[in-house]
Amino acid sequence: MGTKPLDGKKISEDRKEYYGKLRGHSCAPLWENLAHLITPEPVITAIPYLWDYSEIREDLLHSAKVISAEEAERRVLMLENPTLEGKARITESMYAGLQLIMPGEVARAHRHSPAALRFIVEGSGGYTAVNGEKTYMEPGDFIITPSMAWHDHGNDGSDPVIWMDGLDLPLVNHIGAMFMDHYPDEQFPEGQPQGDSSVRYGNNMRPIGEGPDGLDSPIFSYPYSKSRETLEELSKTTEWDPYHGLKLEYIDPTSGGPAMSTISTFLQLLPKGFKTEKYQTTENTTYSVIEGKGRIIVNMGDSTKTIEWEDRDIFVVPCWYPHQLEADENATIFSFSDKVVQTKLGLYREHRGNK
Ligand code: GTQ
Repeated sequence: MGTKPLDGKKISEDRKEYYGKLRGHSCAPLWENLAHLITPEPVITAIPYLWDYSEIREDLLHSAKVISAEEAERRVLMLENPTLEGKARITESMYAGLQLIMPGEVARAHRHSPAALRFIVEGSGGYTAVNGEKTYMEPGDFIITPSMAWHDHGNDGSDPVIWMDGLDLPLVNHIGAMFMDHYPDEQFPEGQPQGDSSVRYGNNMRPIGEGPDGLDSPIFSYPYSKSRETLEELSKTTEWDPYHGLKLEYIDPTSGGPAMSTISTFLQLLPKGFKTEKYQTTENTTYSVIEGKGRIIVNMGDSTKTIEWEDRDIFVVPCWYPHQLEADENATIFSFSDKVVQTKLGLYREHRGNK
């Protein structure tokens, strides 16, 4: 960085010598770096990419032959953006993985400062316990485990259970505020009964004396049966948004804000034959397809990349790539992004349509 020539010009010997001296004092000349440090528009390393579920499902199931959930603690295949190999990132700001729990297995209790979400892809009988409150998970269900909440997972069913993990790990890592504890026992002691938090906070009421804290939703399970029905009903009376179809955000019912303080989460419906208009956002978005098939067309500068998706595939659109979604069949797609973080920091931007 420090000795890159300014505007391609050669650096004179006396400047070179001066820069060398600066390095020795842990300083560097801004004027040699400004143009690539602060760019007119985002310069993004991550690329739009798709993980074909039918392909990685085999790899994931194979992992059960290689290691037990007990030994692994979390038996997860990390989904790494091809340009961010070894960095545990699906985009610059977010982590994603696919986790497998075999029948009878338990992934032991721990807690950590990164917040996590689960989006169930396959199998019944899997559960997550958050601070001891158990919730069973079905495909399409969305579960949150807030920062520093104790959580363990298990599978009481008879088939493998697979879900996508989404974590704000790269953000937390970048800041440095990383903490983790292991619970002394395999599972956190049973706490509130199943469904307690949904009853307590999910019926447009809340216990007196409790206000919103603006952090994570106290409801940690958002069942697909409810959210899918909501989309279906709304689609009868709501005009399609040209850029998103019908897109709803999961919220914290006590505050009306996003369900998680660092990860925005959405469920969207695209009717058969729908094509969204060109859209550009600073959000880094990871999509998990629940139903349907179609494609995403991404503008890569000089060229266009078309990525075909179908149910259970996972794909990403990093910051600032103009893109359009197209559905060949009615499609429902879950997605998560860093929008809430960017909005809080005043950095969020979007651009609709052509320039
Ligand atoms: O299930 O707690 O994919 O702690 C990565 C880190 C899952 C989890 C991941 C984790 C978990």
